[in-house]
Amino acid sequence: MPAINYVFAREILDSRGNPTLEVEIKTASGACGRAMVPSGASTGKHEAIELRDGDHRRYLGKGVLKAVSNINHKLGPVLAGVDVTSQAEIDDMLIKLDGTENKSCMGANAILGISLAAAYAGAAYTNQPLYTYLGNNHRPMLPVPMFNILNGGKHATGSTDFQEFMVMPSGANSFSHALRMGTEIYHHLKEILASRSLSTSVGDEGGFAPSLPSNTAAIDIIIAAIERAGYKAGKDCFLALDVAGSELYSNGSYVLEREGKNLTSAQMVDYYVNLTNDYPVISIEDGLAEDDWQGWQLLNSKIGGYIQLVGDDLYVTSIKRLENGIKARASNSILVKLNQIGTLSETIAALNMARKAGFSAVISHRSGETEDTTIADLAVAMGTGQIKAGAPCRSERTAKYNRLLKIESELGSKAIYSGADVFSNLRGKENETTTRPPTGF
Ligand code: 2PG
Ligand code: MG
Repeated sequence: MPAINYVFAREILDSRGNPTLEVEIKTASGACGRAMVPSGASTGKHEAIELRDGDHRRYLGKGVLKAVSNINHKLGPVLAGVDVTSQAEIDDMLIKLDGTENKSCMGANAILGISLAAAYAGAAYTNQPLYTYLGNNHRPMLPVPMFNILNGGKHATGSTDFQEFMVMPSGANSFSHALRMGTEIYHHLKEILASRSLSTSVGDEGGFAPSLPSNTAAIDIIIAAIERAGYKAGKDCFLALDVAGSELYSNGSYVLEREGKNLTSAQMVDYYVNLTNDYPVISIEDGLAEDDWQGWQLLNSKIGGYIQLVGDDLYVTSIKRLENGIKARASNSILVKLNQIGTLSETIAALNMARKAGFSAVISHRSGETEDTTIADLAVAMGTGQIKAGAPCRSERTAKYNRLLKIESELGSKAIYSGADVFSNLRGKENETTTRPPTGF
């Protein structure tokens, strides 16, 4: 049995220069796994708790030495002797040792670091790449990337109200082709911005962060970049948005500062109905705030038949919240972030629940990232068909895309690119009223 005999955590830095964790696990037989933990900025209030030291003399309070110590002195020793390939058992032990609903005792960052390092060690012990180890008989599938090429909101102060403007090259014939398309569009966007004397410096996720008067101005510029790159918006490539609606919500209304608008939930829904009529936007993430269930239901009833509506802060990768959303018909898709929930097993449970309900699922990075590439393997293993990993720029973002290139070449002729099939749970506008159930990923 590959028994765990070494668990060690250290404090490292993430892409924003904030401390985070790296965890290493070894077995008696010498198999070794290592993982790093990401960190969000527009964090949902229902997320599992990221434990930070709060000692303002160190890293302005953002140190993670308490989480490191929890791993090295509390969690690690209890795992000694446990079979590293028993992922569910390990995750269950971690959840019980923490003992809280939101992992605030040990820290979801501490728990996730161990959970992922164990998976890597298990893969190493069984001599498999992580995507095969986690695959559990799923057909491996290369995802359509959501390239976040224009950053706003909390990720780029002074830019747009909406947080992320993404392009999805679903019309590509392979992942590497999609990467090339997204990257060419990115560089054309840079040239267009420069030619209009707009800033070409980048935000937290590698996308440009120009100061623009409205969200539609950002969309117009991106469409120009798609065309200048020689592609057709709405055919080769669609637009996806992450509004990060919780960040815009204040005292019962949605404040679009740049546009001087203060909208009710119903007006915000109308805004999206018009936007998706006017532009080739196929996916809207967090269009509404994390507890505005009625707004979500209204939006889903109006455009959920033909637009992917992705719950991020709404579901926080939790099966409890997802179950509510499925029952309430609040959306048709879930964003999946490992550190929102804190263990690999709970993340996979959320993915399985989404699949069963006919939801699509997008595996996602955080705005604070590292060179860790687990999400690339997870997306391929679970066959979700979609990944959100930022712009094709900045090493912590390109690390994920480069990992997918590697997986693509490893799979060779077995490498399936999800492509346009990824929207198969959308019935299309003309069939909006059909009763055909969505098919899931
Ligand atoms: C999001 C994420 C990632 P953050 O809102 O989807 O893009 O941002 O990690 O800051 O929550
Ligand atoms: Mg989001």
